[in-house]
Amino acid sequence: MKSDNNKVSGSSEILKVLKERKISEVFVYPGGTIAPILDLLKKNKIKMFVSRHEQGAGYAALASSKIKRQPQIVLVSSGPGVTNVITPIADAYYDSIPLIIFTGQVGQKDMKKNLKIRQKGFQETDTLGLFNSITKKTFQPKNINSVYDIVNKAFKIASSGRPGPVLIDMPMNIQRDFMDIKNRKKKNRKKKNKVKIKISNKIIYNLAKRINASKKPLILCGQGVSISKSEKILRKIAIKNNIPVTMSLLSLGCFPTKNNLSLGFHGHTGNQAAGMAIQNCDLLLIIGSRLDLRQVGTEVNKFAANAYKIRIDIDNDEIKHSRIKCNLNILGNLNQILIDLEKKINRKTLKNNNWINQIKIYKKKYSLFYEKKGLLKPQEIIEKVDKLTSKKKVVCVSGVGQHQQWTARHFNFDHPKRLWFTSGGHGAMGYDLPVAIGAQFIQKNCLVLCFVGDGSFQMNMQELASIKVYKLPVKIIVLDNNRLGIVSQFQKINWKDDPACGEKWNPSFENIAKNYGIYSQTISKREDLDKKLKKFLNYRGSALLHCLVDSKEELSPMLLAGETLDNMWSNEKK
Ligand SMILES: Cc1ncc(C[n+]2csc(CCOP(=O)(O)OP(=O)(O)O)c2C)c(N)n1
Ligand SMILES: [Mg+2]
Repeated sequence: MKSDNNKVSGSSEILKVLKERKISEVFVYPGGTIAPILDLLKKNKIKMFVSRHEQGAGYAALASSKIKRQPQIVLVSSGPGVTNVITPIADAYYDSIPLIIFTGQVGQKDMKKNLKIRQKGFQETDTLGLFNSITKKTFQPKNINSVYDIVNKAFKIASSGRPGPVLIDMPMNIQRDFMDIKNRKKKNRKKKNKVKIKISNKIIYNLAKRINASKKPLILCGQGVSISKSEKILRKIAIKNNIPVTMSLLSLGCFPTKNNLSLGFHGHTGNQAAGMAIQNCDLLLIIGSRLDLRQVGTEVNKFAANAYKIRIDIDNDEIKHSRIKCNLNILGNLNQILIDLEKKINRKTLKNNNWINQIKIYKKKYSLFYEKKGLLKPQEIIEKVDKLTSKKKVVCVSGVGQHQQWTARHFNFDHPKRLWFTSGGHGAMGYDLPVAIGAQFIQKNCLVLCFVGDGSFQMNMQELASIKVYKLPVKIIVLDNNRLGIVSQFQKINWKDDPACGEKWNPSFENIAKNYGIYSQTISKREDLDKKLKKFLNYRGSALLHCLVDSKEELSPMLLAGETLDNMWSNEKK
């Protein structure tokens, strides 16, 4: 495809925006209806990550977006390419991760439009219809002249307010055809109704006064802390004023989990100590969290019932439809509010108070417990890997299941040195390997660990090929309990049996990895753990450790329906 100085195509308009925004790589799975753009990107030396399944491309982009904290680009073909990429895009939507997805579409002449037929063009599908509910916005340019403006708008929408994915469906003819450059619609620069939320000094003053007067304050962090880049200011507030911190599963690491003030994460599969602190605090400062069901449990009226609850968030709709009624809601930019607040909080005189001692007691009494005897336990593998890598910069990724919760509980996180990536709202198995790959693709020198269950791994195992092709030294730890563990546990608690989830046959993941040219070993004995883990972690290239772990190990404690956070179900014999 040629474009002289006066002629531009839909594809070259996209390229122009990517270059202006200094996008250096894109995440791709090819197909005919996206071929024109791919051709142009290649000729213009935009680096391409090409996966083995559209999920692989979507998830790799998601990882890159989380690290760079700016929108990343996904390109897939029409029809099956579109339907295959739904899961990672939904994941990005529910966990507020900015992405721009370009989907190929049949040419405008081949579109069914309003005809009462299923399909007119080959591999035509209603992409906008499929994605409207799992993106912030979808576009389908009608003319080449709007492409430049639409792509710029997409970047803006993806990264403003609560971030998220935006999709642009590109009809074939719009990608290929040319127009005169003077027809380009200019970027729409009008600032339309941009709501500037100004928090008055009085609100900040009153908020600080409450915090200063509280005897048992607790900070509850959500992912909004990371999205607003507020980790530093949060730490300053908590440490300077001796305020303990509990986190949502997704925000683990926004406060260092090894710090004495950290309670780790709370909720369904979180720490009982965190639950105790929530139920016994007298002031709960909720920062950037939507307080979802998994965090607060079913007993919403009993959640932190003794606390004055203050919530700071950027999303008015989440505040409006909150599961938990708070005493004070502050809508605005988290980072700015925390900066202003920090100047006004002063709890120095209350250092070493009874509350901090109480937190210590909770942490000791409800410390994580498992029996280190009999068959190999997943928790001891995670703890050992944590210890052996404690000095390194790490991105730790998980699948979804028991292994995910054990990793969240037994691994230490600390932004930006020890990052934690996991699937939150969508809870999608298969997130694991391609997210680890994306993280490694853009950070070659970082240690990327992928803790994955036998079930989750088999959702996107084909991406082992991407590891090989791009020479990515990802370290994969398959925690194989021959079981879709977390669902099996749920079934057994409720119905005493675990149809479809128990006693799963698995292949040798060691052999599979070896066939992809990846260094691999299997482990089943405690006495081999130290030696094999050291060898595995020090291996210079990609490596996979197939860990045969005790299939009877259960997640404990857990917050079940009807329980409050200070009374989680437990099978521990202490
Ligand atoms: C794509 C998808 N399908 C089904 C589920 C339901 N589900 C949640 S966890 C899980 C089992 C996960 O098994 P595994 O990866 O082996 O982890 P384990 O719980 O055994 O550690 C299932 C089936 C899901 N979350 N995602
Ligand atoms: Mg399993």
